[in-house]
Amino acid sequence: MRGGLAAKVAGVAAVVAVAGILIGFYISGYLVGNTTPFRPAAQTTSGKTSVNLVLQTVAAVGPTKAPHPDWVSYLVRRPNGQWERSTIYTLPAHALVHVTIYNFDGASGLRNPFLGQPQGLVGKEVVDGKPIDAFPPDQPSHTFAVPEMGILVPVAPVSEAGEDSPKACGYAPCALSMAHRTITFTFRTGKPGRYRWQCFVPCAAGFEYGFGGPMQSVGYMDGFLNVV
Ligand SMILES: [Cu+2]
Repeated sequence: MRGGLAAKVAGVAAVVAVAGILIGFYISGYLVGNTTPFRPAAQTTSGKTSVNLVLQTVAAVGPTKAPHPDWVSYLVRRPNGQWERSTIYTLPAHALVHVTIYNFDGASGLRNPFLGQPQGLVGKEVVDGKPIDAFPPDQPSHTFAVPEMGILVPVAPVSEAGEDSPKACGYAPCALSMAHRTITFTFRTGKPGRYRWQCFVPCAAGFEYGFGGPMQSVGYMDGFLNVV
């Protein structure tokens, strides 16, 4: 009899443990996106190392990039031209990183106008070929910010006319024939480390104050730079 009870207790404990593990997987799957780091190829010319990182920002990541088709997101372009929803980038230390962001999303606006000013870059942020010193606070769609490196890049929005046109991109990946802005900038990585980067614009439509869901989930509006 006692043996039977012990077996029952052990059985219940095992079921609870398995359920707990499954709930853990469910929550981490919800909060964390693709965590496979993307490593752009490095070039070294006359002792200087550089990499190119090509990103796109989209209003809705789409059903092929489940589990949250309507979430706003960053994607990275792989060498084969395919766009992947990955926000963890492995970069060489003490290197120049040339970034291109194709933004297909409209304006959201900043909570703090200070964040409209590009910072921490080598040279200027360039939008559609023009250098930019500061953005009006109602403009940026997103930011690419690495607080520990002092880097802040506001991302220029698609105009309202562009958003209302047939060229507006619905779901990612968005083709360059769709309405977009082109943002380019360069920053220098320092010593090796793991640096968090994130968007500071409350761009998560449908979430409390625009800061929930994709804004607090690695793989959408947040990620890491693994500097090695
Ligand atoms: Cu954002």
